[in-house]
Formats: sequence, structure tokens, C-alpha cells
Amino acid sequence: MKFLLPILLVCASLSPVFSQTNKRPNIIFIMSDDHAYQAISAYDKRLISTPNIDRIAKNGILFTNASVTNSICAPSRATILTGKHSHLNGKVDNHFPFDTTNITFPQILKANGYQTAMFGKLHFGNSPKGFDQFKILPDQGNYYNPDFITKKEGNIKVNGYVTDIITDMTLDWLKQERSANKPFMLMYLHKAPHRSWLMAERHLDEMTQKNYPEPKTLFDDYSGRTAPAKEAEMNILTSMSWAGDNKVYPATMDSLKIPEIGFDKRRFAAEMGRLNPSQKANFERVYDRINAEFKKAYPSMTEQDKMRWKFQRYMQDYLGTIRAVDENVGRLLDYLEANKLMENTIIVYTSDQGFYLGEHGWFDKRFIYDESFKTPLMVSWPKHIKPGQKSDALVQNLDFAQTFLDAAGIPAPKDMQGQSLIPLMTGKAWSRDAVYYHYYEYPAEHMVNRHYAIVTKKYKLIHYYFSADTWELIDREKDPLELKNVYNDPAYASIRKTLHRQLEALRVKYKDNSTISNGYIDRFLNDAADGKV
Ligand code: SGN
Ligand code: CA
Repeated sequence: MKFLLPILLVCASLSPVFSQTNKRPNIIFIMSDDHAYQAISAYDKRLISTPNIDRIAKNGILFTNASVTNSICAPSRATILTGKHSHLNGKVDNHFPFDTTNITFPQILKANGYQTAMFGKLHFGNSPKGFDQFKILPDQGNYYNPDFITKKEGNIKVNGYVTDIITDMTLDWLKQERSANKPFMLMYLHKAPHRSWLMAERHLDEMTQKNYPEPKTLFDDYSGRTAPAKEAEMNILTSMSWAGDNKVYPATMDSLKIPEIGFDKRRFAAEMGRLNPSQKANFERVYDRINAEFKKAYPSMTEQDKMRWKFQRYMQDYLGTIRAVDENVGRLLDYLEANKLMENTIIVYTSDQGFYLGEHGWFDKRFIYDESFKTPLMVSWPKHIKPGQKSDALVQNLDFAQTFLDAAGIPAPKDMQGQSLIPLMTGKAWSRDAVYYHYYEYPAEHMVNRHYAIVTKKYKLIHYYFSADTWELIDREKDPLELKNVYNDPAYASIRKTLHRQLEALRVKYKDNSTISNGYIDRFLNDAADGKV
């Protein structure tokens, strides 16, 4: 054996399978929840500086036209894992569990020798398949002292701040559980910056003192588009809650006779109820001051002033949560650098969708207008992707599964619907003229009507259906703020015709022939009757 071992090792190193195994890259998929690209300095420096997230773009490629197929949490995650549009993987909305008979890319990687782990938010209503290890938040999860569902220890509660905890779990896994003999695929999935925007205690003082530039369309009156934009319940002034979101104390609301929006006070109480006494004292120190200032200012505020005040409060808290995401991404990158794990690791930073930061007067997502249709995406892989690149290619969350399988040298199942981004990222031929979008979750919170659409670099052709039946055509070059529907403008007659033809072709290509999908409405009404929604 003493003599045999070196021979075996030499033979093994010459065997193509072994050497290929050795070269297979690690994959680290970092995804935040509701992280708008406007809130990443690699895209836009006006709101916040995110030096650590930006490191990934500097080391690799930044996509300026990345988008999702259905701008809402669990459906986006299902599309990422399956490489299929919502109508085929079945996860059209947030309400019902993911169908675990779907084949996901982590299952395929694991079966092909990858070590796999997931930490953070999944939001599927069930546990992920294909993972050697996972610790996931139940449902949306909580910012403070969160519970986790774990593969090996059952349900646990961890004290502290969620973004730090998810990172600790991720680093612990890299240090203690990662096998040196296998490539790994790690999903590091933040809850932040999802609503209700509770930042880490250490950022409270700094982040609640700032003032932010307003977007040009903060006071959009929705007159240039068809009915769904106006009907949506996403306007900061009229739908963002005073207590639950903006942290106006219920007692302050009572003293000023401010009516509740939604389950305003109950949501606030639920959030604060999770804090331990020292966390609570820290929040109160800061929010006492804000409440005192607000009490003085409120009586003379116009409706416009209220909108402006709520926008600033929203930005302080939302961006506050991103400070911890950026710091923690930095901790992970530092560890990878220090342990020589950068070179052959594909690192992705993205979000499950974009988010409105006051554009069109909105918060939340769901619509196909740019800020929520597009999503941040940057990828580094030093051995293969030249640093400092920018791409405006029409890439989507639909493409991840095939990209990762391609990088690992594994053929993708024929029924996956995306396109590997490896050729595009490594300077080879890649093309796509248009992408397809379909949003379903209606009637539901925020009341964004169902719609499907085709998007090219120049245009969007959108069909709102269900409670509306309207078409919109947006000229992305002439109208980048997306304020004007030109569907009925005779100057666009021939473009409209072409886009209709292309949209029908895309629906055939992606096998989407339904508008009312998958019994959603019946399930929704049943749940509503049972008081579940
Ligand atoms: C919660 C939020 C909504 C948000 C959905 C979906 N309301 O219900 O504002 O749109 O999640 O978000 S809250 O009052 O509970 O905060 S997603 O990212 O999971 O799709
Ligand atoms: Ca989300």
C-alpha cells in the first residue's frame, strides 16, 4: 500500500474525470430580499455606499438589464431553483407551498458530487431538497432573535440580528463543515431589506439622521397609464403604515388622531414584541426622538409634506438594513480571500426582485415597471470572467440554473427554459432579443393586477387582465421614467403589431397559454374564507 498510493494518485490525476472534478468551480449564490439596484452603489451612488457588494462587480461583471420573470419572492426563488417560468414550476404566488416534485439545480449538483448548503430566507412553505445542510427562516422570518428550521437540529431560536446570524451560520459552515475534497454550492440568502425594515442596533444613530434625494416620480398621479397603476395599494402616502412601517408610535397616532393603515398598530406591536429589553431600549432611544419631532411637525403638514416625511423615514429604515447586508457580505468575501477560495469560486450577488424606492410614489414590487422588474446582478469568477465588465444583455433569474450546471459541466434537463450565462460572461457569443414576464398574485396584498408582457431593450408591451383588460406600450428609450402609455398612439402602430406577434411567439416558446392560472383564485378565496390571508 505504501507504494501503491502514489501510483493511484498519479493515475487519478491523469484521469479526465478526476481532473475535471478538481476544476469544477464552487458556487456562492448571495441573494437579498427586495434589494433595489438603486440601493447598491455599483449601480447608483445617490442613496447609499455599498463598498463590499461593489467588490463583486469590480472583480467581475455587472448586469444593468437583469430582470425577473415574476416580481415576487417565492415565485422568483422557484424560478431560480428550477430554471422554469412560474406557470410550469407551479409557484405562481407567495401563498401556496412549492411543489417539491420539481427538479432543482441543487439536487442535480448534489447528485453530481457537489456539497450543498443553504442559509437564510427561502419562503417556500417547505424545506429545500438537495441540500446537505440548511438553516432557513420560517416563512418571511424575523429581524430580531429569529427562529430557524434546520436540517440537523430541528427548530431553533437564535438571539441577535438576522443578517449577522445568517452570515455566522454561513461562515461556520465554510469553516467547519465544508469538505476539502468536493466543490460546493452555497446559497446565502438574506431576509434584509424586506419590510418592515428593522436595521441593526449599531446603525440606528447614523441611519436615522440622513436625508435622501426624492425620485422624480414621487408624486406620480398615474394618469399616463391604464387603471392598474392607480388601483395598486403601494403608494407611500396612502398605503405605507404609520406605525408598522414608519415607526410612529401607536400612542403618537392616537394623540394626533391619525387613522390606521392596514394592521398598522398590530404590526408594530408584533415587531417590537420580539426585541429583548436592551434592544428595545436602543430602538426607543432613537424612535422617541423621531416621534417627538413628528408630533410637533404633524399639525402643520400638508399631504405633500406627509408624503415627503414618510419617504424619508422609509429610506432611513430600508437603507439602514442594507448597511448590515453590505458589512456581512464583506465578512464573507474577506474569509474567502484569506482562505484562497476566491479564484475558482463563482460569486453571484442578486435580489429576488427589485423594489420601488418612491418611484411612482411606491414601495413594494410586483409591477413590470423597471424598478421592480429589473433586479441587481453581479458575478465574479476570477479564473474566467474579466474584472470590471458591464453588460446590458437581457438576462433573467430564469438563467441561473443552467448557468450553474454549465459551469459544473453537467448537461441541463431539456425542459429548463433559461440560457447559460457562461458564454456571455466569458466573452463568447450569446444573444436574446426579448424576455417574458407574468405576474399573478391578485387579488392580494397591494392589489397589483395580473399582467404578462414582452420586454425588449426598446419597448415593453404589457397586458393587464383579470379585473382589468388593458394594454400598455412603453417606449423605454424615449420615456425612461415609464410615465406614458403609447399603445394607442398611431405613431407606434407598426411597432405595436410587431410586439404583439413577438409576444405571442414567446408565449408559445415558454408554453404559457393561460391567463387564469392553476386554480389560484379558488385557493385564494378558500384561504380568505378561512381567515388565512
Ligand atoms: C409581506 C409584506 C408585503 C410584501 C409581501 C411579499 N407585508 O406580506 O408588503 O409585498 O410580504 O413580499 S408585511 O405587512 O407583512 O410586511 S415577498 O418579498 O415575500 O414577496
Ligand atoms: Ca422579495
